[in-house]
Amino acid sequence: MRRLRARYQNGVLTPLEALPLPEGAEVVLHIEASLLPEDWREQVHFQCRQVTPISALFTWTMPLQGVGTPRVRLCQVLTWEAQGMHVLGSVVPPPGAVQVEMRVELPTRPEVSSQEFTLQFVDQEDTVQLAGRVVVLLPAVRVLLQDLPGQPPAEWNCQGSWGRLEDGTWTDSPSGDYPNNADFSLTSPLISLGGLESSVLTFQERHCLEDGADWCTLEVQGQDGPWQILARYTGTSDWKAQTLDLSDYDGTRVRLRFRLRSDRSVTRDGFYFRNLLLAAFPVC
Ligand SMILES: [Ca+2]
Repeated sequence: MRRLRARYQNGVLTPLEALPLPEGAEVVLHIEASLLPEDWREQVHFQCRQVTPISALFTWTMPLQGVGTPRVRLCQVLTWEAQGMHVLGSVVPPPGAVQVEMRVELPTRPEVSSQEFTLQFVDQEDTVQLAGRVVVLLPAVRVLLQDLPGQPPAEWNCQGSWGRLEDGTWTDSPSGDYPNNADFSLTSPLISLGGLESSVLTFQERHCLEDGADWCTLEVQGQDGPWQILARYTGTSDWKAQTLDLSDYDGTRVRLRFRLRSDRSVTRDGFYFRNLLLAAFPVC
């Protein structure tokens, strides 16, 4: 992306160069201001892009100098009347930053809907200031598979000792370490991705597996073909968010499975996942 340079003086923003822009081009204005305007909070440029079924990249451009080093929070406005806010993400911009960029997860929605977002500045005294509101038209999302805490589990086919804990977390061995020579699978029902695009799978996982010897794999089977490995886990890792692009399978039917395999010695606690969601956009 090219940067458009501009000067802010006496309340007037003057472009320093002209760019030939195609119809409908998106522009992010980077404000290079040495003197902050009184109403600088209105000098905010907003962009929402790279919208996927589960997330979007929000970019806010504004003069941040002179306001300390605030923490910046992106919130979804739940109801205009009640002023209810759902915090989606939070960052501390580096000194002198004029742009705040945040990729955040978005709630799924069954139809095209306009949703309102706001940016909040939170200073050292935890005082919150609003930096502006914006309404974004977001596309509909179809949820194909979900397994979320507090909701009934998806209809997995369990082989081996896979089980779901009370907090909604799945694990291969709920009662302790997995055994030697394990081959435990947790397989989803057949899922149709017909008439859909941008299919994406997201979940959180942590694992403790004998490094390089015991593995948990996440696999996909398309149209009764062979199982393909999407992700492989070994060794030890704390909770991490995973996002996997399944758009190669748009328009087809798939199954997903988690498969834990161990060798003949040394066992560990195993593999855990939660908050699983497979979602896609309906093709217009
Ligand atoms: Ca082992």
